[in-house]
Amino acid sequence: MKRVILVQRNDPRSDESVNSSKLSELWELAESAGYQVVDVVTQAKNPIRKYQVGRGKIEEIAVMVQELGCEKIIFNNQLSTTQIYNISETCKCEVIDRFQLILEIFATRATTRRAKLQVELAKLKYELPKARAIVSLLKNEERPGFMGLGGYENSYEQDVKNRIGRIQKELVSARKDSESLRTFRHDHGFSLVALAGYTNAGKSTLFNTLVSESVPVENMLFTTLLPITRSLSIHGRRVLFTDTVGFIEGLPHWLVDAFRSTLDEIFLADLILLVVDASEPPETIRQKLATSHNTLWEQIEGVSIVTVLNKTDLITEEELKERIALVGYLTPNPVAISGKNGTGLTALMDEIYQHLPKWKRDSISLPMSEEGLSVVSWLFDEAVVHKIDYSDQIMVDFEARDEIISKVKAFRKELLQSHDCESI
Ligand SMILES: Nc1nc2c(ncn2[C@@H]2O[C@H](COP(=O)(O)OP(=O)(O)OP(=O)(O)O)[C@@H](O)[C@H]2O)c(=O)[nH]1
Ligand SMILES: [Mg+2]
Repeated sequence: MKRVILVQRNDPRSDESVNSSKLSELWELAESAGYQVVDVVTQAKNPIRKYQVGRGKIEEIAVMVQELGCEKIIFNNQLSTTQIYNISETCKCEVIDRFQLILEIFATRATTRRAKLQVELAKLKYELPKARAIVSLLKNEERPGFMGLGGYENSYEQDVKNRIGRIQKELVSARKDSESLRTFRHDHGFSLVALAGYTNAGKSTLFNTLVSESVPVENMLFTTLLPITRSLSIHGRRVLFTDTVGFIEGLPHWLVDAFRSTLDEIFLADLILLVVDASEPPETIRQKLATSHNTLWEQIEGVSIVTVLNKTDLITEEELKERIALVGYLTPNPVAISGKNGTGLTALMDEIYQHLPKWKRDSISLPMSEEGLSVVSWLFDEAVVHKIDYSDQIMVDFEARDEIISKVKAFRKELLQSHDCESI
């Protein structure tokens, strides 16, 4: 395992607890990327632009790198190209920041072509504003090879732009495919429910329990990268559940944009289940909820959100009450569950059912004939049949989308007309 040192310049205006939870998230990210954290350095005062932290700190870190045998330094604060260059020169060690760390995790998890393209796009978007600086640094310092750049040339920036354009084109066509798939699913009477929420909240665990799947679940950030969809019937309604990539605080919008086609699964759903890890301290829950809402806010219009307080098996009744009060101002009726042992799932299903796009109830009589029976079997596929009586005629009491109701009425008319013709 590669040994790393974590560095964070604390925001002096933030609470101690906020700074320490930021640092522990960086630690989790580093472990999720497969690193072994050997030491942690924080500083609140004396930053200088050259290094992000103070000169003395950087010299201290340089000694630690040697003594502890580190291969990488990971900063929680965003670094400029010049800072990365200066720090790596002084410490004689590779330097990355939090965004690059997240990109590394995504890159190791990306197995399909689409995921790889998204990661590549995110990397290029990260590099673009830095491209000019990289080229000029290399020219000044005569140091080819910096940041993985073999040689340098003035066309580097243009080259990055061209590659971005090509990948975006390919992703757009993939997105069109998934949009038509979505329309197809709607036309076939499916409602779409997305499981969204902060990374490691337990989305995949809930997904597995709901639809009896076994997608990977791990106590690690960003286990899920690509969405996966499975169907389930809830009180007769066919619902497609999609498990999605998790949110994390402080992602720049270019990174969110790069994963846009993945996040569309959330933005275009009929209902979003916002999964929250209720076992965490209230302040962490509040922060993570705020991040999730910010990510969703501008993208969803008129889509209902049901907040799901997960991992309640890890807290007491009292603590649960405290959490419900805490999220109350954002969401009136959170549902408390344990995705792991299945408690609260019946209430969750009822809540989902309440939020599905409304279908209408109607009843119809059909001739007792072979054609009539085939319309009935079609209705069983497309609608929820509440009651059916077979006598001289077939009486069906059902619930369905408007299009289905009109279709069944048209079928009935046709059947009666052909029946009249036959009797003449
Ligand atoms: N005790 C308990 N643990 C849970 C519950 N749900 C999930 N976990 C644990 O929480 C960790 C994360 O679960 P995942 O289902 O992978 O979470 P996720 O939201 O899909 O995470 P990412 O895909 O990484 O964003 C795992 O170690 C799960 O076993 C729960 O209801 N109770
Ligand atoms: Mg997951």
